[in-house]
Amino acid sequence: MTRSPHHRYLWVAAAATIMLASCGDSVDVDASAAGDTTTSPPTSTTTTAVIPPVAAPESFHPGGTAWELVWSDEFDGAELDESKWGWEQNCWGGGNQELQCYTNRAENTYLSDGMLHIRAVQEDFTGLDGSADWENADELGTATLPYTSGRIRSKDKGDWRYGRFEVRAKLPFGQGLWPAIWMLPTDSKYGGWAASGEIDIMEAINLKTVFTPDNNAVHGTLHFGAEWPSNVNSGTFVQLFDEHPSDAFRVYAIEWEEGEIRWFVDDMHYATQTADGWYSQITTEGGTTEVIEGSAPFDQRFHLLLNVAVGGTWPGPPDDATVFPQEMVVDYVRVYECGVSPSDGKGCATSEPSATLVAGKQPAEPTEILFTGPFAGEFDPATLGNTLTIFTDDQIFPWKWDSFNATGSLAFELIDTEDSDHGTVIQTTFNTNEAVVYFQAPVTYDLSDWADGFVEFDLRVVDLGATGRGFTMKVDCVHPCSSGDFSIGDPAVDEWIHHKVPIADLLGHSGSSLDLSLVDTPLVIFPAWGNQEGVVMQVDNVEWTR
Ligand SMILES: [Ca+2]
Ligand SMILES: [Ca+2]
Repeated sequence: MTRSPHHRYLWVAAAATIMLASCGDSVDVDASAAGDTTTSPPTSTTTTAVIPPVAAPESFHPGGTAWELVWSDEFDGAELDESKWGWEQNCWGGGNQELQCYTNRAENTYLSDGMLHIRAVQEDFTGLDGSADWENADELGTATLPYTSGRIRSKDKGDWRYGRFEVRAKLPFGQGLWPAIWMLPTDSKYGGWAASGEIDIMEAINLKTVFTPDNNAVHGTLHFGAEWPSNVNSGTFVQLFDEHPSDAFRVYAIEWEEGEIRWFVDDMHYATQTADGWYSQITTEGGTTEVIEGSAPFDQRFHLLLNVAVGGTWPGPPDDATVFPQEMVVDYVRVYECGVSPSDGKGCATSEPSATLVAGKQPAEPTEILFTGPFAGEFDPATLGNTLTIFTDDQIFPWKWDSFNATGSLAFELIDTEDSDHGTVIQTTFNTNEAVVYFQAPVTYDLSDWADGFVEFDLRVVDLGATGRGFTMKVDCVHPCSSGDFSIGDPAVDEWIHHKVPIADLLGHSGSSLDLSLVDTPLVIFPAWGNQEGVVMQVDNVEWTR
């Protein structure tokens, strides 16, 4: 799972290099199987036992001596233990354009026969269009989405550094269902998502659909790097061919020690990641990044989250074959400390040499600076007339066409259109799914006097690739200071469209932190995040006007 601490960014990050949502076709799901997974939540007066009690098996933690149980919830009560868990309640889509509202209602989370049920329901619901955690939560509006579900977390109630984290669960299935057992940093010492890390113990999407490996795979992933959008992820998945994770309870676990995290299903150790393949970059005030020494960001306190998302950029939306309601049923959550050395978690490892050692990611090389030398061409905003020109036929100092690109590659070219209205234009080809491109200066400019002006540009989409969805623009004041994502709608293909976006709209946009006195990036533009491969677009005549 992914999330943004402050902004309504559109991103996908879950194991994007492994698979992308491609599941638009119908799937063959036996609706009669739904009875095995879904039950009715308790009414106010009775509790109906639909799922027979299941004897909890022994934990799969090995040896039984070195790992010492320090926290657990067996879900034996009548209601969720609020000394251990809190609900998140919102309708903002989790930063991934998900389609569920999270509520604290019994329809979406309840306990029955020693099991926690997190239940996704197909029903319209209206709630907060953002996270109550955000600094601007008081100003948030509402949104209505077509599903409800539950998301609980142990933040400030159960927070740990190192240990063994073990969850016995049975998973929901069908196109668009995205159950997750994961961890986020409690203190975010290294900055906003994902500079302070994210540990995904188990994620699955689109289980029991015809597409493999989605059909029976569970994923273990880390998110880290710098703050979005300069974050990265690494991980792998395992396919469960013996007992399907939607038919049988399986135990999903990690062992986390200083510098190493290991992923398990039942007693199978299937993946390891180490600090050689992760890193944390702090963004300094000057906008440069600094790599933190040691095993950051996975050297601080994290808490647990359990949820079932519906839709979103990774799984894609449900289809006609998806059966609702769907449930993740959780028998227990158990947290162990390594008794040998609690301070670094070392000395209790269960390691299979055959487990995949994930190569991970290294910090990107510093961005190439095209403009060198003294900033002789730097302009004085006070001398500007009513047009600030950013691009006409070539890159104009100090506005460099550049990209942030998490995976894959981009190609930039100057193309002569032999069209008198456009002449030379800048063309960008996306051989990636997670990139933004922009005009950016290496310094900031005070454009406070442009609040009543416009960002204008011409856009021609030569090839829509697979995106089929809208384009987004924004203005940044040294990321993450930003107007936030601003939709410019669905593009026409092979047709120049002139866009004129009022700067007042960018300032007033929900979640905007745009500061016109610090503009370094007067135009950011990108096709729908997560689904960009093959897009070819041309941009021309970029300017601010007033
Ligand atoms: Ca239980
Ligand atoms: Ca031109």
